[in-house]
Amino acid sequence: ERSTRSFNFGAYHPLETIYSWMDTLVAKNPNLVTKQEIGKSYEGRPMYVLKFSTGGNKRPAIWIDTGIHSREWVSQATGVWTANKIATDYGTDPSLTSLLSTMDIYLLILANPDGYAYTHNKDRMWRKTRSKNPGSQCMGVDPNRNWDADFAGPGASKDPCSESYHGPSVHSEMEVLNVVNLIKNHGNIKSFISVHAYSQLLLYPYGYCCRNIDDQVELEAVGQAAVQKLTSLYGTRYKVGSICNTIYPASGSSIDWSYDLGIKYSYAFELRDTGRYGFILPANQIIPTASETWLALKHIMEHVRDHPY
Ligand code: PAY
Ligand code: ZN
Repeated sequence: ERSTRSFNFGAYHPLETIYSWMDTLVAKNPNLVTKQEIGKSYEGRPMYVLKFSTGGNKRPAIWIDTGIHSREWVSQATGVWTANKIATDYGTDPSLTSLLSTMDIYLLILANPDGYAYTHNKDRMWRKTRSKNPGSQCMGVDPNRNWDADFAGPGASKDPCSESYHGPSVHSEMEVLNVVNLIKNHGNIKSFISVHAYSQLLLYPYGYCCRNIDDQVELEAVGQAAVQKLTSLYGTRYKVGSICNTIYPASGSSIDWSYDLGIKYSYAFELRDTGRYGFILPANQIIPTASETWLALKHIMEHVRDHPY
């Protein structure tokens, strides 16, 4: 059995290793961490969410997903490190401890398990899901164009061979639908944070249009303060802004969907770097990346805790 102490957080691990590490984390922290299966992937892999909770019933909660795009490996690795950080710092970090006295945290580390397995076994640069597209030789749908947020609008492709193929219909991808169902059934998620790589950006809605959201001023200010904390650790520079104004128009993205569902604090991170290594970020940058990102995540979570709505 692998103990969380001997686990190497500074390495990229295959799916099976991450899944068995999650069991170890749960076993070592039975009063804080539980594992919930939210459904299966297209190829039948279970999708597991880690729930950090000190009690209550459907407390207001933070949602964090990593790895919706499989090739963005520092995202999943940051998810693993973050899960361990929450379990380790609960009870010693007063801010996190107070947060968990009133709120829960849900963390989906492998949001695209089939894609992740494929990046390890076949094609390191695979981004999409692994579903079959009838009538096409090309496989997979971009799971960040598949959400019910101006589906098939700007910045998404109708070509199954494209990296940004939106898929045949809204929530056609089981990986997306499983998350939609959990969020809707829960009904008390106050913040939805999706973690990608790379570009060093902290983004908020919208991607489907460049118009300002109603909460633009607040989300911009919280985002700026969050990246200021991130930068304080190693000097890593981030930009803050809407998806549309900062990278490009992108319809059907997860945080546009969550925002339009009423989850005000919807953010997407684009982690390190700015393109030198891109998706192939060296493993010795995992822990520094996760450590600096944690400061930003904590800032957002504290703001959510202190601004109930
Ligand atoms: O994070 O929702 C977001 C912004 C849009 C991302 C997308 O889905 O296209 C941005 C890209 C990503 O992380 O997938 C950026 C990376 C570098 C890419 O693949 O171009
Ligand atoms: Zn991505």
